Amino acid sequence: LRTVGKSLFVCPPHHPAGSLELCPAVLFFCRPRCSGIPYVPQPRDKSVSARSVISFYNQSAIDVAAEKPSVRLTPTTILYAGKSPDNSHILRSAQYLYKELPVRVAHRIRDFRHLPFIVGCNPTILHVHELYIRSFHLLSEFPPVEDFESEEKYTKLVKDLLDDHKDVVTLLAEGFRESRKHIKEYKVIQDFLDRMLTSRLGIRMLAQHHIALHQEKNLFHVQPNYVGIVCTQMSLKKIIEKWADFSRQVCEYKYGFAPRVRVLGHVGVVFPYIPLPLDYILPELLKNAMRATCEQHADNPVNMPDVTVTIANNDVDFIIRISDKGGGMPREILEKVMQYHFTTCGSEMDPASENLDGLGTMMSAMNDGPNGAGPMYGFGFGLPTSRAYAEYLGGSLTYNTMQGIGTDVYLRLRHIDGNYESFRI
Ligand code: ADP
Ligand code: K
Ligand code: MG
Repeated sequence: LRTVGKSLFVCPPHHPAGSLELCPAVLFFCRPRCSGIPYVPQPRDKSVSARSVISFYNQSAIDVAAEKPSVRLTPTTILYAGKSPDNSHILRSAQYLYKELPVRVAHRIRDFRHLPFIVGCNPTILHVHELYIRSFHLLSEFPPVEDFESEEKYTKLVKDLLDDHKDVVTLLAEGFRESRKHIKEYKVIQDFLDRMLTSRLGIRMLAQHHIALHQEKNLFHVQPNYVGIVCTQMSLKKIIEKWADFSRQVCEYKYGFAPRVRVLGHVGVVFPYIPLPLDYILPELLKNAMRATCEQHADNPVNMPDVTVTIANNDVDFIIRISDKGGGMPREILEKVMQYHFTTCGSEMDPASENLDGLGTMMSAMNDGPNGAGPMYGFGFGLPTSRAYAEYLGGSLTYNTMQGIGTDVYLRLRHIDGNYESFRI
């Protein structure tokens, strides 16, 4: 029994799975008894199994898994879990994922179900929702991982799922852009996206960690200074420079020129950390700084001021300050820049038409890290996503802006081997 708008829909108690036409609450999950599937979008991409979601839709399995708590690990746990010569650590890692992934995916499905009706009905959002249901079943119906043979197959499944989900950020950005105008309370969207994106980051870190451990079995794949996804000797300066080069290329492509980037402060520091989240955050912040600089100094690009990145390291955390002389943020937008979809590119609801053909690329950079030159801006996801990631990692993202001069953005992150308890993935 659900109230949708003004009408009351009653779902038959023994509603058979898949009888979309019979269900009066079309497009709605009628819980708890209804097993009718609300929506059957066609898989967009060939790598997703063509088998219809109806055939393996099972409401109660998801409900049960969604009630379980997630078991979050500290990076030190995954770092020092111990590499054993007989590779039993790889088996243990797969067994952990085997238990953990269905629970995390079920939590996300529960979140989709709790979205306001009008948003949940959006075809793009439904498509992602269905992707999660499909993944849940693939993961939970997989036979237990007991030996290296099943571990091999399981790892293959995890890899495929990572690939199936690679466009999720783009799809969610699209789906909410279309449907958010119907929602008065922005907070609903913010909370959903914060949880969705950080949980996705966590799942991807765990999955990629396992895949990397799995590949380390093969000596050709051993990366020096890496245990799975943990870089045991990460140089902050190097990773900043890598993303500065990337962002400068994107910037040059867009404006024909790009400011230089200077890295100052504790440039010599090296410590264990997980580069992956920095691969998402740094290019977003650097592109913002470069865009502001280019637009502010368009009439004299030759004498454009540098973007300055300052590193500060201590035994609890490390701070990266990105300073630009891009004129700062106008007072009217200060409150909004951290909102998903807010951008000063054309209209808020319509990310730069000039950027449209590059959308996929920009989002794949956000989805997957390095991916060639994508557009500079236009989705309004850079700041809010970076802040959500930073907070998930026990840190923060803040900014100070001097209207007329420029902006300082502070990214603060916790060490994984610091004096205080670190974050959990
Ligand atoms: P996008 O870059 O796609 O517009 P972001 O979330 O990265 O989305 O940024 C939102 C808005 O915040 C930008 O459109 C811009 O107006 C403003 N902004 C972000 N960083 C800066 C900066 N360093 N200087 C001036 N304005 C900025
Ligand atoms: K924004
Ligand atoms: Mg941006």
